[in-house]
Amino acid sequence: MAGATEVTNAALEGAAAEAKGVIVLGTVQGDVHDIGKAIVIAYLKANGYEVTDLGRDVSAETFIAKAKETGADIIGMSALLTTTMEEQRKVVKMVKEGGLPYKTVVGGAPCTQRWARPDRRRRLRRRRQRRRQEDRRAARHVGSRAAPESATTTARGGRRGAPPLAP
Ligand code: B12
Repeated sequence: MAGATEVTNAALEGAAAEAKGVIVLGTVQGDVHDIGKAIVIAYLKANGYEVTDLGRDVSAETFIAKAKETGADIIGMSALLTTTMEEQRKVVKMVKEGGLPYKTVVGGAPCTQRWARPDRRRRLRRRRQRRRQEDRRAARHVGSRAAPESATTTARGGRRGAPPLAP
């Protein structure tokens, strides 16, 4: 793998246009999988990022310390085990609670978009709740005026519980 990475990196060298940011990237504590990380690093470098490879089995504290040391913009974490994914959350929590200026990015086979963006999930849930409330309010309003007893009209114009139309 090390040999292959060397060849890839050499081929990609010089492809970068301009520096886009500084990243520290490693495999989280308890995890030694690093093949995917090496690929990600090669592509980040080729696309103009300055990357410090922290290696594997990296503790949350080390991620933070190295980010400070290198003046990083982004902390990247790779995890291949469902048992080590929690380490990614730990680092994100340390960044948030410490009011640190780093963006965080997670990856590795078990990571889904839901795992990577819990804030987005919460926003979507709140939006759905608001819509349901609006629907209920509108249904009550319409129901009290004209709609037949068994039919209600939703805020977005749909009809719930309406009897089938007569031919
Ligand atoms: C190779 C391998 C190993 C090698 C690792 C060698 C190395 N230097 O990496 C060795 C033999 C050491 C190993 C050990 C173990 N392994 Co293993 N291993 C694999 C295997 C076969 C391939 C992983 C791999 O390299 N994939 C290829 C790369 C390119 O893909 P990738 O890592 O997903 O990376 C891509 C993306 O995820 C993403 N990405 C990755 N990191 C990041 C980071 C960022 C920031 C971003 C944006 C993107 C990103 O980009 C990459 C390129 O597309 C997988 C099975 C599989 N088919 O996936 C099991 C697997 C991951 N291993 C597994 C297990 C259980 C283990 C062991 C616990 C086994 C044991 N009982 O000892 C140990 C764990 C040791 C430890 N503490 O970490 C399980 C995990 C199960 C789970 N759900 O948790 C798997 C899924 C096998 C299985 N089906 O059971 N393993």
